Formats: sequence, C-alpha cells, structure tokens
Amino acid sequence: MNLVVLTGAGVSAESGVPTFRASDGLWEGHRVEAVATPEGFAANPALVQDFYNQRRRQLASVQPNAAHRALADLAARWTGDFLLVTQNVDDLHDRAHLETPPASGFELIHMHGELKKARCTASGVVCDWDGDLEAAHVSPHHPRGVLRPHIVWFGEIPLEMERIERALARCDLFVSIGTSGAVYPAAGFVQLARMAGARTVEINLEPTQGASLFDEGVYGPASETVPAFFG
Ligand code: BJW
Repeated sequence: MNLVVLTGAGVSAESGVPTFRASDGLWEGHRVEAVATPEGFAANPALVQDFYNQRRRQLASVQPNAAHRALADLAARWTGDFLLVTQNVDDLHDRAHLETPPASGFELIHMHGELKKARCTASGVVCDWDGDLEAAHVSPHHPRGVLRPHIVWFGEIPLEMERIERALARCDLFVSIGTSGAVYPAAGFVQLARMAGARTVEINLEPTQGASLFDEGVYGPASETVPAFFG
C-alpha cells in the first residue's frame, strides 16, 4: 500500500512555530509580497534576509512534537512506499526521522525549501546554512552570485514536483495534515490522489475550505489526532 502525506504549518504549530494565515500568524506585520516573492528580495534584500534569519534562529528553541514523532514511527514500520511531502521550511520532520530511522520505502520532500539551506543566485548550488545571511551575502559557489534563503517564494516553482506527481499517481492513501489548502500546487494534490483512486483524509484543527474534496475529515490538534489516526 502506497502512502502520500502532505503536511503544512499546522503540524509544527504545537512545537511553537507560527502558522501563516492565523491572526497572529507569521505574516502579521509583513506584506507577503515584501518578504515572500523574488521581487521583494530584489527590492529589499536586508529586510528579507532578516525575516528568514530570525526564523532560522528560532529553530534552535523548538522541538518535534507528537505529530512529527507519530509520522516518524509510521515511516519506520510502513512496508509500502511512503512519501512525506512537507510545505514546511522548518526541520522538525527531519529531526524526528533522525531519532527514528525510516524503512527503505520512505522519502521526505521539502517542496517549499528549507530554512537551514541557502542557494547561490548565479549557480543554483544549494548548501547547508545554519547562521545568518547578510543582505548581499557573497556566494562561495560563483563570483557573481549571492546567497539567498533556499525558500520557494510566490511565483517560483516548488521543488521535486515530478517526484511528487509520480507518487500521487500511484498512491492508495493520501493524508493532508495541518494545511489550509490556500496555496497551489499543494492544494491540488488531493485531486491528483483522487484521480489515482486513493482514499483521501484531511487532518486539521477544523474543516478547511477544501474539506469536501476529502473522503474523511479528522479534526483536533495534530499532536493528538495524528498519533490516534496512525496508531
Ligand atoms: C492545525 C493546528 C494544529 C493550526 N493541529 N492543524 C492556482 C490558482 C491560483 C493561484 C495559483 C494557482 N497556482 C499557483 C498559484 C500562485 C501561488 C498561489 O497558490 N497563490 C495562492 C495565494 C492562491 N502559488 C505559487 O506561486 C507557487 N508556485 C507555483 O505555483 O509555480 C507554478 C508551477 C507549479 C507547479 C509546476 C509548475 C509550475 C509557489 C508557492 C510557494 C509558497 N511559499 C510559501 C511561503 C514561503 C516563504 C516563507 O516561508 O515565508 O510557503 S506560502 C506559505 O503558505 C508557505 C506555506 O508552506 C504555504 C502553505 O501554508 P500552510 O502550511 O497551509 O499554512 P496556513 O497558515 O495557511 O494553514 C495552517 C493550517 O494549520 C490551518 O488550516 C489551521 O487550521 C491548521 N492548524 N494549528 C492541526 N495544532
């Protein structure tokens, strides 16, 4: 049995990582276009680097919660293929899977990038990055490049789309956890899974705008619902 799980900010909320679209969310006080578009970065690189530097620093004070750990436990015992696609740029899934190594059919994709990586604007080379980035951070990879956050901004193409679409086309179960379904192409994955004949499940605090697209909804905090669903 092949499984695809899509996660969003709600899976990390109980670890203390803010979501995006809540009233006290990440973009409160920021114009989205200013910090989450290539145009915003070109206009004010210092503002954008600072926004991500702060979020990168915050990762030191958060830990995986019971939902991340339940998915890691599942990945250790799942016998079919299991693709975990996260829209999150934090490293909480990665850390949970380090604690509980997965079975061989498991893969994790960060489709919207990773806070703890940087990318050279000239060569596209991606490298691990744990510290701050400066406004015009000289790239070690190309003489004309600067290092930018390895984040997929609005208008950019999400990562690993072919691999994700291949897995959706052959999945038997699709579970969407803690995402509002407001951002494409991730919001369209449920339809691709349905076309493949998969059973589709939404796990969230409350029904989302796309709830009717799922066969089943499980509602409540992810730290309780995810371990119970996969337990
Ligand atoms: C809990 C909980 C708890 C809380 N327990 N639950 C089609 C139609 C219209 C527009 C478009 C379209 N296709 C593309 C677009 C444009 C655009 C888009 O979607 N715009 C929309 C606003 C309409 N998309 C793009 O530009 C994308 N690129 C693209 O489409 O390229 C073309 C292409 C695609 C494919 C192939 C070829 C070409 C790129 C999108 C990049 C998004 N990046 C961001 C920001 C990164 C920067 C940053 O980190 O600051 O990624 S946007 C932001 O939203 C972030 C997230 O990953 C993403 C999703 O948010 P998420 O995770 O759903 O969070 P929230 O806050 O919205 O929801 C949290 C949920 O958790 C809520 O439902 C709560 O109830 C729940 N929750 N606590 C369980 N304890």
